[in-house]
Amino acid sequence: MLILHGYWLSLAAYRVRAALKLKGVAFEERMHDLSASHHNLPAFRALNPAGAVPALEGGTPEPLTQSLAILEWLEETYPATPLLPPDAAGRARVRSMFLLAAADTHPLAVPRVQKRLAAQFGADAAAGREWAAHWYREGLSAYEGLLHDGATRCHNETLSLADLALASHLIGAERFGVDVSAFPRVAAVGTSLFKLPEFESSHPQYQEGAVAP
Ligand SMILES: N[C@@H](CCC(=O)N[C@@H](CS)C(=O)NCC(=O)O)C(=O)O
Repeated sequence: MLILHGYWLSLAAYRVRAALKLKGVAFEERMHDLSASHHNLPAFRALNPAGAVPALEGGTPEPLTQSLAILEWLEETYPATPLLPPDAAGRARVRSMFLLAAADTHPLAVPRVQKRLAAQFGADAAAGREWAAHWYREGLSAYEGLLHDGATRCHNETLSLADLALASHLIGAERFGVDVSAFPRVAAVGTSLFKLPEFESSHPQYQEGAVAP
């Protein structure tokens, strides 16, 4: 059995949780309370020395970390319900849209960065929130430019890793109070994605330990 190490609010764990459901792969999830720094306990650091969720155990000799690496492994191991397009150009476009959220936006707003902003620059909670909102708006603007008019999916009207990333980005944007209606193509794809049970049921608000905003 695969074990997904996550946290209710983790957007990176969200991407993996939704993919496991889309692919119909059985898994158990173990939650680690980031707000209580449980990801910095020695037992968790043994799983992921970087001290971050997600980690996926049970399918490989060592735990897998980094949502993109985990998703690429899932894709190769469980090819049914493909989440990458068949063509090289399509795969490049999907990976690019995935990284827009997972590499260019999300890491700027995670707890370790928020803590550093406070410790080094004296940023209070409101400043940290606005910092995050800024980067989420930047990401939304880029997605808006990449998506096509009338689209209900990021690429070729077929579910892909890019949709997992966009959905996680939208959850983050909402969390930091960003108005998505200014980005109509993104909003349209998001509305369509969250109608899918795998996307909706994976949402942080339905996970063990979830706290109302
Ligand atoms: N690039 C990583 C991000 C991992 C990450 O930063 N996860 C966050 C939760 S979404 C975390 O565990 N943060 C701990 C911290 O910031 O202290 C991925 O996509 O898996």
